[in-house]
Amino acid sequence: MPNVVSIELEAQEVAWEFAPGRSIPGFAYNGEVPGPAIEANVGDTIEARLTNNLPEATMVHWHGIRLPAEMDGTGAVQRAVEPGETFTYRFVVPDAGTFWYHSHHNETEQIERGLYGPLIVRGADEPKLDRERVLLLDDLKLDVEGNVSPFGDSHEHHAGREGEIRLVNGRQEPELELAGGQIERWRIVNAANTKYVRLSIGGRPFSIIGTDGGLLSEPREATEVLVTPGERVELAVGPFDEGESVQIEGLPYDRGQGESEQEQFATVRVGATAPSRVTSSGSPSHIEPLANADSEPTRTIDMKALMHGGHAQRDDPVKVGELQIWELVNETGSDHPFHLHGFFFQVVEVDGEPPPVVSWEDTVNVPKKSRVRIAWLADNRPGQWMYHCHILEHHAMGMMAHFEVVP
Ligand SMILES: [Cu+2]
Repeated sequence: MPNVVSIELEAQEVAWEFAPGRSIPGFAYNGEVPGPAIEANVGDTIEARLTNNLPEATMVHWHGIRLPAEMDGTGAVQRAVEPGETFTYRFVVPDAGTFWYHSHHNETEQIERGLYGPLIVRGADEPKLDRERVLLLDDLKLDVEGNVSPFGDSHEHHAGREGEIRLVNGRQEPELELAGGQIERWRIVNAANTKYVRLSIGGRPFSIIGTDGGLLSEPREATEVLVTPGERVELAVGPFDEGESVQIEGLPYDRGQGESEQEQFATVRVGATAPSRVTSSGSPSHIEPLANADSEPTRTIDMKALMHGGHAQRDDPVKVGELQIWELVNETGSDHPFHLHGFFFQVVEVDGEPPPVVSWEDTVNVPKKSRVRIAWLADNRPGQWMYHCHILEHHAMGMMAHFEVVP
């Protein structure tokens, strides 16, 4: 039976203690960073009443949820919620997966200050691992005095905003306790403004079991996975041996700003061994490919032109039920994570090569000097939608476009 999941979200200023004894003036939902975990089952209705007690306007975007256009939380479909006002978001969650909600207004500052939280939707036949964790990765840019670095200098406009403080669930490089011998399901969200995370768990093998739009057809073994801003991955992690200590880290990656340093996000400490009760990896969710490699693009999106647009642009309408094959062309010298609102797509090819598995995504990295071809189908949710670069500073600079889905 579908339920109504009701939640009050109060956006407010808070002293965000990101490390013991260290706080910054943050913005938070219900006084916590990240905001409360919203959990629902497929088919449930979420009713989230936002009260804005911030000193500035805000809006909530439900990243990855296939909801009606008017609930998407962007300036194209609603008036910003002014200080003292309330707005109720109401929508059904049709897909199982790891999603997140975050501010979509002055977001370079509001998300950096903490306005984000996880939204978990469960299906009928989920993999049964020993334990589940949600890990929201983030970073924080402070100045030499330890205050929030000022927003929007010209370097940030181009390079994005990256900080030296690495956070997991709002805390700087925390320690996670894990039982030996167990296999956990980790739902990982990259909530950073700009930081790319080439995620490694001490170089240990893990299984990628899901992406933005839910579970893969079958797990894929890996020792690293790139998680760009906005993206999610789900991993089956472990087992580890009692007494081990393993780092959750970001490996060096060059997104066009030179190779980054290896960075630590958290430490996993393995405690006493506990029996593993893993019995089922769930029923595989077969994903039917929407297109093959020789499907001709119906539209080309030139990310360089988009980046230099400098203001909100309008793209052609999309007709409900008409297969979209979009060629994302990135001739710039930097990677850009492309985010489509409200719909999932499949990656058909990257520079002519098909991806290792078919998956549902709402955010995909378009590497520098590369082309990524995606396929998607608009189901019957007409209205105003958008796509943009999920490097928030690029989005704010105008690396975005609106388009209408028409019946
Ligand atoms: Cu970008």
